Amino acid sequence: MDNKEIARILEAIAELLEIKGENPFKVRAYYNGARIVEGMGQDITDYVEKDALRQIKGIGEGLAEKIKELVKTGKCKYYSELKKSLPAGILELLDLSGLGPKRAKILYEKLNIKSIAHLQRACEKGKLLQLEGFGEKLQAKILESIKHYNRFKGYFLISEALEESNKFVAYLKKLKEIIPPPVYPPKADQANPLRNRPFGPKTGDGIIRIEVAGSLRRHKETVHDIDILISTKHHGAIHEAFTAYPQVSQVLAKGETKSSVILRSGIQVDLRTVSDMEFPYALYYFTGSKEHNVAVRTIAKRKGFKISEYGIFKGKRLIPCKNEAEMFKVLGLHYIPPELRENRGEIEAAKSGKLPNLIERKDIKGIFHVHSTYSDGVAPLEDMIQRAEALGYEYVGISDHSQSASYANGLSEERLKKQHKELDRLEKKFRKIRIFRGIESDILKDGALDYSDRILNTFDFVIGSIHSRFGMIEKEMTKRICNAMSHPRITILGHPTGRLLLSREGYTFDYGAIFETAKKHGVAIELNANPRRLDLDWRHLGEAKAKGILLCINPDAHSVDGLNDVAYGVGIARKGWLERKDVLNTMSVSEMEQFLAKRKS
Ligand code: DGT
Ligand code: CA
Ligand code: ZN
Repeated sequence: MDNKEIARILEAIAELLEIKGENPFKVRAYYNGARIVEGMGQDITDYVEKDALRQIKGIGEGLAEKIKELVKTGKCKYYSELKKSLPAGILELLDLSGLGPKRAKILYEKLNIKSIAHLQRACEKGKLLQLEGFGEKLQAKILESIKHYNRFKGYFLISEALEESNKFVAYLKKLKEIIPPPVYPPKADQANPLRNRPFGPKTGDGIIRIEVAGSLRRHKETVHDIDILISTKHHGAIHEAFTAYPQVSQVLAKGETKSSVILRSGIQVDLRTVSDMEFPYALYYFTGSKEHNVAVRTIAKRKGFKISEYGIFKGKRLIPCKNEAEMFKVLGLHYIPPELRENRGEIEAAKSGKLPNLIERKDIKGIFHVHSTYSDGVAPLEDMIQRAEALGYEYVGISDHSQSASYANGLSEERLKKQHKELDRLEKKFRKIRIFRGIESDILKDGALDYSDRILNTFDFVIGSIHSRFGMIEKEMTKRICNAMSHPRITILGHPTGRLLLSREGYTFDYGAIFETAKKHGVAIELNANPRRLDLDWRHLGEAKAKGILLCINPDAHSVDGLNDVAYGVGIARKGWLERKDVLNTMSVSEMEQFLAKRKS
C-alpha cells in the first residue's frame, strides 16, 4: 500500500467516525493523519520499517498502529469493523459532491437513508425539506449530483447506449462515400513525373465493415461504453473523422488503431480499426464477454489452435475465416449468437448442438400491458390501439392502473365503466386488431387483487403488480406474491422484482417459491420490456423456462413510442435462452383467445 491508499483509508475512518457521532477530536486526528500521510514527501513504509511513525508530528499511537497494520497486512481490522457497524450504502453517500459526513449523518438518523438510490427517492418525494438546514435548493443540488454520480459510475441503459451508437454509426457509415485524403508516393518516386501524382482509394473505400461490439452487441441491460470496430485501409482518416464527430465532448485518446471519446451524453465510445482480413477475429474478441473468450480459448488450445484478436492460428499459420460463422466451424462449435456469449453453458451447448433456437422479434404476435390516459399514460387509448395495429400486432391488451394506484391515476369502478364503453366503440373501429380488456391490478399488502371478483370478471386478463411496500421482508413478500398468484383471476405477474435499473433495487423474495406457485396455478411471468426495468432479469429466465412457466414480453407502454420497447424485451429474452414456445405472446390471436377463455373458466 502506498501513501495515497493509506491516506484514503484514514480519511474513510474519519468519515465513518463522524457519521457515527464519535468524539470530534478523534475524528479530527484521522483527518489530519490522512493529510499528513498523503502530503509527506517520503514513503510511509520507510517509517514503519524503522519503527519511527511516532516521530511524525500529528501521528499518535492509535494512528501509528493502524498505519503499521495497513503496511504490513494491507488490511485494517478497526476499519472493517467500523464499516460493518453501518449499512453498506452509507459510505457511497459520501461520494456525492456536496454531501459530507455531517449531512449523511442527519439523513441516516432522521430519514434512515442508507444508500444513494434511497436518497434519490427521498429527494424526489421532497422528504429532505422536513430536515433542518435542508432547503429546496440543497435538495435539488443533491438530486443533481445523484444523477451525475449515476452517470459517473459509468453505466448506461441499453436504450440510451443504443440510441447513441445508432447515431454515431450512421455518421461513420457516411464515410463509406468519402474519399480519404490522398497518399503521396515516397520521395524517391517523385523523381518520376509519371508517378508523381496523388493516388488514393476509390470511392467507397473508407469503411469496409463496421460493427458495434462489446456488451451492447451482447444486449446487456446496462453498458459501460460503446465499442465500435471498423475494417479499413485508411486508419488515419477514420480516426480523424471519429474524433471530429460533433457530439464528442472530450477526446481521451487518438491513435492509428485505437481512439476513445466521451460524448456529450457522458457515454464513452472506443473505436478500433483493423484490416478487413482481421475483422472477424477482432469482432469476435471485442464482443466478449471476457469470460466467454477465456473459455473458448481453452477449448481452442485443446484442439491445437491459438485464438486471439488477430486470428486463429495453428502453429504460425493463420486459418482464414471470412466471418464469425466460419470461426465457429473451425473450432467445431455451432454458431453462438452474441447474446449468449456469457459463459453460462453456451459453449457446451454449441459443442453438442444443443443451443436454443432463440426467439425473434417477428415471433411476437401481440402485446399486453399497455397504458393510456385513463391512468398514467400520455397517449389516448385510441392512439395506442392504432399504433399497435400499425405495428402489425394481432392483438393488444389494454391494462391501465387499478383503483388503489392513486399515484398513477388508477381507475375507479366508475371510470372503468367509461373505459369499457370506449372500448366497445374502438372494437368496432379497429377490425384488424383484437383488443383484450385488462387491468394492471395492484397487489395489495396481503396479496389480494384490487377489485371485487365481480369486476375482475369483466376483464379478459389481469396483470398483478407490486407498486407499494417494497421494503417487506423476504418471507412476507414471497407470501404476498404467491397469494396474488393463487387468485384464479390473475393471468400475468407484472415486473416481478420491481427493480429500476441504475436507480432502484428490486424487492426481495424467494424465486423458487414464486416459480413453483406460478407453475402450479398456470400464471405467466412478465418480462417487462421497458428499458428501465427489463424485469424478470435474464439471469433468472432459464430457471423459469426449466420449470415450464410461460414468460410474457410486455412493453409496459405509457406512450405510443413506448410500444417499440418490445425489442429490448426480445433481446433480453434471447439473452435468457428463450425460444418461441417459452413466450406466451407468440400465440396467434385465436390461440390467445382460447388460452384466456380457458383460464377464465
Ligand atoms: P462493458 O463495457 O463493461 O459494458 O462490457 P464489455 O464486455 O463491452 O467490456 P469491454 O468494453 O471492457 O471490452 C469489450 C470486449 O473486449 C470484452 O467483452 C471482451 C474483450 N476483452 C477486453 N479485455 C479483455 C481481456 O483482458 N481478455 C479477454 N479475453 N477479452 C477481453
Ligand atoms: Ca464495452
Ligand atoms: Zn406497473
